Amino acid sequence: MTAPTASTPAGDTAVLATNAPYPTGASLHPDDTPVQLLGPTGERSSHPFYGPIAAELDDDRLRAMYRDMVITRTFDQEATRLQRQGELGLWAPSLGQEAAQVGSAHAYTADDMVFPSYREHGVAQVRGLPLTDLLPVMRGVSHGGWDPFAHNLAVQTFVISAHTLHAVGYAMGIQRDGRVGTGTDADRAVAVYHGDGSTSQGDFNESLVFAASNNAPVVFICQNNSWAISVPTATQSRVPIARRGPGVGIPAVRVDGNDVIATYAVTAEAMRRARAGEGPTLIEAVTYRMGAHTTSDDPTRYRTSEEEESWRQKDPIERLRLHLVATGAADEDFFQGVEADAAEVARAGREFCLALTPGPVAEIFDHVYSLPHQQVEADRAAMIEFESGFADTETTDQEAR
Ligand SMILES: Cc1ncc(C[n+]2csc(CCOP(=O)(O)OP(=O)(O)O)c2C)c(N)n1
Repeated sequence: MTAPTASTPAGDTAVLATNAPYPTGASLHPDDTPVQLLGPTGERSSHPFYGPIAAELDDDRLRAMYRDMVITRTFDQEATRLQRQGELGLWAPSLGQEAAQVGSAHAYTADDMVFPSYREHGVAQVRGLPLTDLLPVMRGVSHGGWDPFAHNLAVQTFVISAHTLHAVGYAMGIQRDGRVGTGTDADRAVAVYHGDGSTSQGDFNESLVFAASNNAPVVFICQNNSWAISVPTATQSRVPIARRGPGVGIPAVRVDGNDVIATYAVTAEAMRRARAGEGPTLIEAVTYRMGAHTTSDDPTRYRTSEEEESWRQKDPIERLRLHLVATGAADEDFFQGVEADAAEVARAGREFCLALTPGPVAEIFDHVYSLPHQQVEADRAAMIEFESGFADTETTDQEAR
């Protein structure tokens, strides 16, 4: 048994002193040590099992991962500014979680189906979704979403953990369609992202049991970002979250979620297992939410600046940058080019956002049911009539903003 210490890179002890660590009887087993292949100063380390998988990543791929992480962060910061300037209603920053998202998403094939929650901007970037597609719902001009099959990326889910059930159901579907375990390129799998807090939801636990019982081709990717709004991970779970998997018969692995290479390797193996019909895996990517929970949150009320600073030292982007420099895989021209591309994505995102205008209010009735419904139509008519009472009012929604 290895007792958790302040330096454990697991994040589960990186909470305020008022939050008790795991009880002694449940202290970290050596297997709970997160897999790490890239240290905070960019040095590579070996691993008997995951090392060879990570060796699949050539310099081109590492540069692509770096680019995806920088674009994600730059866009995320621009969206946060847009909210502060009153142009978005809300934004959930992904700051600090870029490696957990980009590393895992690089392990998917185009045919794999991915279910995000609401913070996976890095996953959207890797799947090829235009990041601007994330903006309309946050500006309040759309009910959210995009065509889930355009990039095999489901729409965002804000109801904590509801989509873990959708993901398991989808995985059971492709299993029944014979798209799993054929040993051909037709094999596919499902990945679903959720937070540490979401593991306290009944939906998550039901999802685990269903996935295990059905040997469903699904990979649960828990981004343990240390906090569920103001609730620390140690309060959500008295044992490392990864241990929930073996409890229901699902193999689990903890990975350093700020290490893009290790996150790729553990996800690649879990997806391979799922596609091959070997069943589900639970991945706990130990990372840190460096920003606020959403733009409605003030993290200074529940965590210390020392804690935030300790995680800044483990910045996932800087760590890959140091590695690329040390190995000569990237030079100053490359880094400047990435900065310029990211700045352009952010500029175009802002322009796109400012041009978004709301549709008619009665649109909210469009997607209640797939077929017309008498009650919904009556409500729509009543709303239209109510709205018409303001026809001579000059101020539009947009101007009032
Ligand atoms: C079913 C449900 N309950 C409560 C909420 C309110 N809520 C929104 S985010 C959140 C915390 C989620 O924390 P975690 O799962 O760790 O994900 P993170 O936001 O840290 O990525 C809560 C409780 C919700 N959206 N859905």
